[in-house]
Amino acid sequence: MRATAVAHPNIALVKYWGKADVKKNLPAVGSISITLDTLTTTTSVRLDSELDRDELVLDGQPASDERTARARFCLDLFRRHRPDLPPVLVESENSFPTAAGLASSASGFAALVTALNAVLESPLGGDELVEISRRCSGSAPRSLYGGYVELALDGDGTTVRPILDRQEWPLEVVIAITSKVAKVVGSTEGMELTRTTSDFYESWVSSSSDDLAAARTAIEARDFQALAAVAETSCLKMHAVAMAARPGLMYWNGATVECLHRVRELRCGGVPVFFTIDAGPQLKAVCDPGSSDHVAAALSEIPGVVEIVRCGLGDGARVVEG
Ligand code: 2P0
Repeated sequence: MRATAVAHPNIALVKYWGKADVKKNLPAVGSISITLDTLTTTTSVRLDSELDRDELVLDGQPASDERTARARFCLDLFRRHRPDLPPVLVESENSFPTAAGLASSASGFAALVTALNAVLESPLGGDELVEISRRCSGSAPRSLYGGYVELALDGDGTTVRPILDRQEWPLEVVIAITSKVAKVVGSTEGMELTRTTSDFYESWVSSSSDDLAAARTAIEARDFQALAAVAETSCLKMHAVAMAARPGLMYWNGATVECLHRVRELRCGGVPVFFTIDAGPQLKAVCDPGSSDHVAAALSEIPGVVEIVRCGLGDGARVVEG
């Protein structure tokens, strides 16, 4: 009655920002991501009829009320399919800072649904895990799969389609950590503020399908320059629409901007690298394996970069025990 799963964060190259339906947590746009290795969420679940309610322990401490409520929400979505599921003790550990723009909710919910499915007498199918994890966090279903992954809108729900395995185009990611402080405005709140107040929101949503098509084509052709162009455009558009919210959302600090300029200088000098930035101040530089040492050295010299984390592309969520 116990199982453990691991999952990795993913980073979107074509960004999800904004919800078509807040209650169903249905994204307004599709997204394309790469799953990382190195950074890991490890989650164990134990069915325990002695407990009064589901409990969450995060990084060795009882979790906050808000995080506990989100875990209970996820477990209750399972109970719609398996009403006899007893209370669950969830213990989750992240090998990286939680809620600082490193997609801990994606790896967290991907690991949780994978571990929980492993203790059910009759497990749910992959489509059901996509829907449950997406209701909890819009980026989580992408971490159920490895390599290059597309999350597509599909009527009232979403589907996930792997585009390429990680081995088929083994790019690397250099993450420049510029702050370890948890972000001030969470993604859900930021997305809703953007949807309801940003003048650019409609064009952000309507231009997304072109970006998805361009990225899909670039990935299938392993065309680095084409992927660089669309990924930087999608990232800057996401931040532009968020900055135009009222009040404007600014997830970057000065070091983020310096890193962005450095990546562009490197690319102008012939180094195959591009950047992406999520709802936090860390810059992720995606590069060819042959240039990652050079990129890591260049970013580590920028004042305000407190740590460099290097990743390859990783596998999807999987059961490691149980
Ligand atoms: C993404 N982000 O595509 C975008 C880019 C952040 C910036 O998906 O509200 O924590 O729980 O569905 O999954 C982060 O959003 O958001 C995210 P909710 P989630 O990766």
